[in-house]
Amino acid sequence: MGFKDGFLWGGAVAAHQLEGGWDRDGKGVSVADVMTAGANGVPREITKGVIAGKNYPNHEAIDFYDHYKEDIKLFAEMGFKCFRTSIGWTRIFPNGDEAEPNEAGLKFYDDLFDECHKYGIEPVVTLAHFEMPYHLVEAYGGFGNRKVIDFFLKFAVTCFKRYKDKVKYWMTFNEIDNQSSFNNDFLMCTNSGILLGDDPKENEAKMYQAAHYEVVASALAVKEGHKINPDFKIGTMINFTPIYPASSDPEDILLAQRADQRRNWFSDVQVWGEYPRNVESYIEREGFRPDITAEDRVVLKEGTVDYIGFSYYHTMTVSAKKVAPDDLTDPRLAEVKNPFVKVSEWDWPIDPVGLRYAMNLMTDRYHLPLFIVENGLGAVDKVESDGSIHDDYRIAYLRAHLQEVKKAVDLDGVDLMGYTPWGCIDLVSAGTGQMSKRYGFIYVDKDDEGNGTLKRSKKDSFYWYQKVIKSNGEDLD
Ligand code: P53
Repeated sequence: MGFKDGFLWGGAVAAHQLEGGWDRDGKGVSVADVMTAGANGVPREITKGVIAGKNYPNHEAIDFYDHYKEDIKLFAEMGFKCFRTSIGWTRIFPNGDEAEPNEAGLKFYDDLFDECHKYGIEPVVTLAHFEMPYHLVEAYGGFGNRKVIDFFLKFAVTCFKRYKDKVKYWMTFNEIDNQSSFNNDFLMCTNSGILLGDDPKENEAKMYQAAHYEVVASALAVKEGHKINPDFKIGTMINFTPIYPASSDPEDILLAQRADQRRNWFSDVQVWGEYPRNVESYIEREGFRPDITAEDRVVLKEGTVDYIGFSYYHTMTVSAKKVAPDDLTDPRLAEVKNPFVKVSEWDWPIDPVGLRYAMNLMTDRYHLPLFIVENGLGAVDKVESDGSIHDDYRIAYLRAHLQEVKKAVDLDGVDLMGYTPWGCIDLVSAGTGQMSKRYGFIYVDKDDEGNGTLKRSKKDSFYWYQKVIKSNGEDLD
């Protein structure tokens, strides 16, 4: 009973949200570098290149680039067994289409991974976490262009070869399924480098095409990765969002199923090596006719993933009063409030039971080990006059979720590899670009305007999580 030996306790981040050093040592401009700061309900602006005078929070972030030794030491003090981060694509290929990689960028991650291993911390690495070279968006139209598959593969293979003895756990694309909300500029640009137009149907067609090229790129990477090191474990990474019907009205049930099909097919393809029937039928009927070749279908079968990496933040509830099942395109359009769950300060539903439900759904569907690579609460923290931070709300959130995770493991038999809460050190929010939406066990002194000393300090949750890891998840009090 309980979490298995060698369970990967740790924390998760993404390069662009904490490294800073956006133009250091030959790094190129990524999509994250052209996004301004937003707020709750205020979308981040995606500018045409970097414009002087605008506030781009990812440019400095929390300057992990210069602080990583200090930060990893703190992770080690908490007892981390693993550390999930990503490789900034533009540190390795500044424009994305170069013939040769940038040695200084490769060296940075060598040093970072060495620093982790010094403390027995296993790196867990996402290749593309919202960090596509901006040049690939401008010059090629992102993953709307088949050529970008080759650029991604070159990046993936370069990393696999270079770090083959330092990194064992990989993921190809972060939250590849988030672009099912294809009406969202931020999600489309960060996922696949697509800039949206005004026509929703065209945007939807673009999404299905780009996502197809991404699943092919992912499969090719998995295939090559296993040749480079047969011990590699390469996963999908999805933002798994279980969909609840608003009521027991059969129309709501059917709508929830349909929303699940619209949202969760990306990992179906990555796990099964083929498209689910409902998606094949839908894209055919809608006339999206994406360019899917017979060769692509072979590749998909050859490059299936080894495990399911997923983020879990919340569930989603849908009502047929908003959209009839047969008319549903983007699941978000049918979303209603769930009266049974509370929401965070940023209006995200808080639903620990939904995590157990999610783990069972994925286990039943995929028969693969799961890895919770993100979970957590974005909240405003207050620093007391003595410097302490009493984030009991964050502890309560994580405790409630871990209690459900334990039930999934102990009672339902779910095979779980590890747990890495999101933003283990405060960092720039992806969705809003804010610093004030904090997830960390470690506080970083910086505000939404970019002011602050960048000083790190331990929150109460730091000591709580340290105890959780030490007891291998037995002591959650
Ligand atoms: P933030 C929503 C919107 C943007 C990114 O999100 C998201 C999600 C989750 O559904 O995905 C992940 O920072 C992502 C991280 C991100 C984290 O959720 O908007 O993988 O990069 O920071 C939390 O609060």
